[in-house]
Amino acid sequence: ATPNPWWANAVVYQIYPRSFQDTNGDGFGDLKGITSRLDYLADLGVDVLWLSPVYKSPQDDNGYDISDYQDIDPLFGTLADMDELIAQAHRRGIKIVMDLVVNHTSDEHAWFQASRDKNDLHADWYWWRPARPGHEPGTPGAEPNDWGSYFGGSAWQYDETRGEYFLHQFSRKQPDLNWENPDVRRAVYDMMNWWLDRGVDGFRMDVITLISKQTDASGRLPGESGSQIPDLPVGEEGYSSPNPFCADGPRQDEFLAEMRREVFDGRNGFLTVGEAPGISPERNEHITDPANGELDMLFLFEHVDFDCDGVKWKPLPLDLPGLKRIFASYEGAVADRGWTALFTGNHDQPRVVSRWGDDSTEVSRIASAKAWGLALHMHRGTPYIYQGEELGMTNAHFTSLGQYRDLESLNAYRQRVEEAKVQTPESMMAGIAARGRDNARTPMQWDDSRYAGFTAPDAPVEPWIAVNPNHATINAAAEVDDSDSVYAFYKRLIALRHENPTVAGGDWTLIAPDDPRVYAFTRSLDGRSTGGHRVWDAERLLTVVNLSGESADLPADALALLPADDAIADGVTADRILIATGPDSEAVTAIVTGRLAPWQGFVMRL
Ligand code: TEU
Ligand code: CA
Repeated sequence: ATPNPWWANAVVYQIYPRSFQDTNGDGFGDLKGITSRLDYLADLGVDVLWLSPVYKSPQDDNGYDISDYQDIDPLFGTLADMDELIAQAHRRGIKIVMDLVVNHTSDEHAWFQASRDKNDLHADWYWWRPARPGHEPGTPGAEPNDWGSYFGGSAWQYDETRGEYFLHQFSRKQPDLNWENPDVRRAVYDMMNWWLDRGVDGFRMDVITLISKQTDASGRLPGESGSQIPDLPVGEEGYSSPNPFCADGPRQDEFLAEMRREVFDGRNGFLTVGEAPGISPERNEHITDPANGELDMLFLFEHVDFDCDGVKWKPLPLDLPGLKRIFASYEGAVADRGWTALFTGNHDQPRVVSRWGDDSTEVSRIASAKAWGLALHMHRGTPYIYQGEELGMTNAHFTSLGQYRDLESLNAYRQRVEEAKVQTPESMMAGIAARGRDNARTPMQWDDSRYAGFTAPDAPVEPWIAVNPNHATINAAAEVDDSDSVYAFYKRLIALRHENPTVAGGDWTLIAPDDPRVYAFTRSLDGRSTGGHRVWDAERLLTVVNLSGESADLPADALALLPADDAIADGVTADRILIATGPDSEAVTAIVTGRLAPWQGFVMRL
C-alpha cells in the first residue's frame, strides 16, 4: 500500500478574499487582511487555505475572469503582499492553495486580445467559429450552435474584429481556452510552475472537468453546421446544454496526466483539488487513484445540485435519504483507491445552516450548524470549511434585487423572469434568496461593530455587498472564547481529525439509509503496528446525527450496535463519546432512552 499523503488528515479552509477582511477602507477584502487574520485561522487549526482568485481581473465574475495570471489585482494588493501572506502562513505551518482558472480567461487577457486577429500566433487559443451558414453574422440565430451559457444567454459571442464567434460556457467576458492547442497547455503549465516556485502549495482547479470538449472527426462541435454530432434539444430558456459534451470530455485524463507530469512531478507537499461538475463517483475514483497520476481529489456536485426542481432557482426541501445515497456513492467509489473532498458550502452555494439547517432562532441555528458540521466531518475524505461556516453564518436574507451583486443571479432574473418568462418575479426572488451565490459572499463577521470588523466602522465607503445585520450576534469575537459556540465545535472537529486515524481514514459504512431524519454511519480501522509496536488499536466509531428540528428515535440498526444496557449503567458510555453536539451526558441520555433531541448528534466508540 502507498503511504498516506500529508493531506490524508488535513482540513482545508476556503477564503473568498473580497469578503474576508478589508484593511484599507475601500470596502473590498484584501491580501493584507488575510495575513492579519492568520492567527485566527491557526487557532481554528486548519492546515490549508484555499484562496478564491486574487489575480489581475476585470472582476466581471469576482476574479474568475483573469486578465493576467502572473500578477495580483490591485483590489487585493501586490505580488509583495502575496509573498508576505505565503511566508506568514508557512511560519504558522499553514499551506496556501491558489485558485487556478484555466478553462477560460478574461476577454481582457492579452492572449484573447491577440486571438482576435486570425493571423496572430494566438489565433487558435480559443474556440472561434464562423456564423451559422445562411445567417448574417452577429444577428439572432446566427450562433454556431444552440448552446446556452451557465450565466444566461447564448454560449457564443460575436466579435466584430475577427468576424467570428467565440465560445464562453460562463459569461461573455470568460472565453473558453482551446486546450486542444498544445501551446495553450504549455503556457498554463509554465504559469503553474511559476507560482509553485514562488511558494504556493497547490491549486484548486476551477471547472477543470470542462476543459476537454467533444468534437466530431473533423473537429466540429455538436450542432455546428456539418457536424456529425447533433445538439441536444433546447430547454425552457431557448438554449441547449453544453454540459454533456464539455464535461469530462474525451481528453480529460490525458490533459490531467500531462499536467501532473509537466508541473507536479518531482515536487512534494502540494495539493491538487479539481472542481468537477459532471464527474461520476466512478470517474472520481479513476482521476484520484494515485496510480493514474492525475489529481489528489475532486469536488463532486450531485449532493448540492439534487435538491431542486430541475433548476437551482426552484429549490426543494432536502430529501435526507437521497443525500445519504449520494454520499454513499461518493464514499463507496473510493473505498479502495482514490479520495474525495467533503463540503456543504463554498462561494457558489447558500449557507448550509440556512439551506438544510434552521437559522430562524439562535438555539436552532447553533444546534443545526453543529449537526451539519458533525455529519460532514465524520465522513472519510478531506473536509473543506467555507469562511464563516465555522461561526454558523447564515444566508444574506436579502429582499430586493438591488441588494444582489452576483452576475449569475442578476442575469438569471432577467432571462427567466423578463425574457423567457418561465418564473414569476416572486418565485424567482424566493429562488435567489434560497440559492443565490451572494448568500455566501456577504462580509465575514468578525465582531458586532458597524461593518462587522470586515472594514473599519468609520470607513469612507460601504462594503461592496451589505453586511448581514445578524453580525450583532453572530460574530467571531463572541464565539472564540465560548466553549459552546459553533466555532469551538468546529475547532474540536478539526482536532479530532488530526488526532484520530479512524476519523481520518477509517472505512465508512452507512446505517439505516431510509431513516428520514437521522444520519447514521460507522467508521472502522484495523489496528496498526510500526516496528513491532502497537501504534493504534482497532477501532469502530458510530456517528448518529438527527438532521431535523424534531426529536427522533435512534435507528434500530444503530441501537443494535450499542453495548448492553449494563455497560451503559456502569458509565462506560460517557467515556466512549468522542464528540457530541451538546454535553456528553446528553448523548448518554439519548443512548439510554433511544431518543435524539432536535439536531442532536454524537460520535461513540463501539
Ligand atoms: O463554478 C463552476 C460551476 O460549477 C458552476 O456550476 C457554479 O457552481 C454555478 O455558478 C452555480 O450555479 C466555478 C466557480 O466556482 C464559480 O464561482 C465561477 O463563477 C465559475 O466556475 C466560472 O469560473
Ligand atoms: Ca481593501
